[in-house]
Formats: sequence, structure tokens, C-alpha cells
Amino acid sequence: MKKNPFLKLLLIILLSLSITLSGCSSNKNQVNDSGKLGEVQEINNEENSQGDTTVESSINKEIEEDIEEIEEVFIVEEEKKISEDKDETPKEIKEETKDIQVEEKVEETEIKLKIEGSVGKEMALSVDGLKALKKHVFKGEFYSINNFGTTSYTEFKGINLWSLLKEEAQISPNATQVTIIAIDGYKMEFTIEAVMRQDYLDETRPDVKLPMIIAWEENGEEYDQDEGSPFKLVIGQKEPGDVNKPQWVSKIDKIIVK
Ligand SMILES: Nc1nc2c(c(=O)[nH]1)N[C@H]1C(S)=C(S)[C@@H](COP(=O)(O)O)O[C@H]1N2
Ligand SMILES: [Mo]
Repeated sequence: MKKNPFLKLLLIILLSLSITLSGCSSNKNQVNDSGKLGEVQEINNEENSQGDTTVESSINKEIEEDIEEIEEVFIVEEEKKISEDKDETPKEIKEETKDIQVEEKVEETEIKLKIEGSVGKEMALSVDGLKALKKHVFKGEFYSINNFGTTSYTEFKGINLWSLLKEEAQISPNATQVTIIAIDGYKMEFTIEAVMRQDYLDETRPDVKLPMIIAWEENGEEYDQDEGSPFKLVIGQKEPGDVNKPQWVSKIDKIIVK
């Protein structure tokens, strides 16, 4: 057992207590000594010392028992400490690590849109990350025609792709093309001029001007991230009659700038 300073102090107190007590009994002797004859004195001394010895030894016994008890308590405390020490990570740090791990797990499950290539700042943005870029958010209705000539209107909410590339990713002035790649391998390549354009058409509504956007919400509902990437490239018509729907890219994995 390691020497505990508190235990040491207690031992000193108990020892001095026992010395004081035995000191009291010898004082008694002295009082007796002063007024009595040698013989009586001796007997008295004997009696006294015998009596004192009994008292002293019983006091000593009690003290010893007390010390043993205290020692037991300290041994238990010490063992507790040692078992805590064996696990080298202190409790508070363990709790913190737990918190960090929980946070990391949350981030891992959040799907991110990656922007790579000729940009000043490569990025990986979650839906929340894109939403936070409020000034680039665009909401509007997009007219579309597919390969079968089927037309429809769909409302989308998302981020203006050119604003995102220019102001956030800091696209290189030498960049010439942007490739949008989906997780299934479907991809669309656009020139920088096509991405810059902010006046795509809706042939049925002449006053509508649309940018190219990366949408995370369709007809008022956000994409379910359990079904994969929640990012969809949406574009209007370049000119009347443009079959624009096949140019949309669902479940985007990344955007590569060249
Ligand atoms: N990732 C991915 N995006 C895609 C496709 C695809 O196969 N994979 N098909 C395209 C075609 S041909 C059309 S017509 C539209 C269909 O859009 P919708 O899924 O919103 O109806 O998505 C386009 N985007
Ligand atoms: Mo299609």
C-alpha cells in the first residue's frame, strides 16, 4: 500500500493522543509521589503503573483497531483508484470521445455533393450545407420535354450551379467544361458558357428565365437520402422544342470542372 498523507497524519494524531493519555497517568503518579512515603509510594506506583498499563494497553488496542479499520478503508479506496487507473482513459475524455463519435456517425450518413478539378476550393456539401448558402438558392417551376415528347411542369428548389462554382468553389478562369456525374454512371457534360447562362427557357411561358440548378427538393418534397444521393441537376430549354429532360441528372455524385 502506498503511503497516504492523510493516513500518516491520522497515525500521528492517534500516537500523540496515546502519549498524552499515558502522560496523564504519570502525572497522577507524580501527584501521588509528592505527598506519600517511599514504600507506599512504590506500592502505589506499582498499583498505578499496573492499572495504567491495563488502561494504556486497552487504549492502544482500541487505537490499533481504529488504525486497522482506517487502513481497510484506504485499501478499498486505493484498489478503486488502481482499477480506474488501469483503464487509461479518464472518464471525462471518454464521454467527449463518445460525443465526437456520435457526431461523426451523423456526418457519415449525410450524403455530400463533391466539386473537384479546376476550382480554387474543392468542396463536399451536404443538403444542409447547400441550404446555408442562402443567396444562391433558387426556387422555380421547370417545363420539360422527354424523349417521348411527354411534357410536364415540375417545381424545384436548389442551388444556382454557376453561383456555387463561381462564388463558393472559386472556379478557375481557365475552366472550359463542367461534367455532372451520377452514382449510376449517368453523366452530362456542359460548356462553361452553358453553366453561366441564367436565361434558359420555358417555351410555354416567355417571361420565365431559369438558371441551371442542383435541386434537393421536388414539388415541395426533399429527396429521401435513404434512396441515395439527394442532388439532381435541372435545366430549362436552350431553345423552343429543346428536349431538356434527358439532360437532367438524378443522384449526382460529383461535379468535375476541367
Ligand atoms: N442518374 C441518372 N439520371 C438520369 C437518367 C438516368 O438514367 N440516370 N435518365 C435521364 C432521362 S433519359 C430522363 S428522361 C430523366 C427522367 O427524369 P425523372 O427521373 O425526373 O423522370 O432523367 C435523366 N437523368
Ligand atoms: Mo429519358
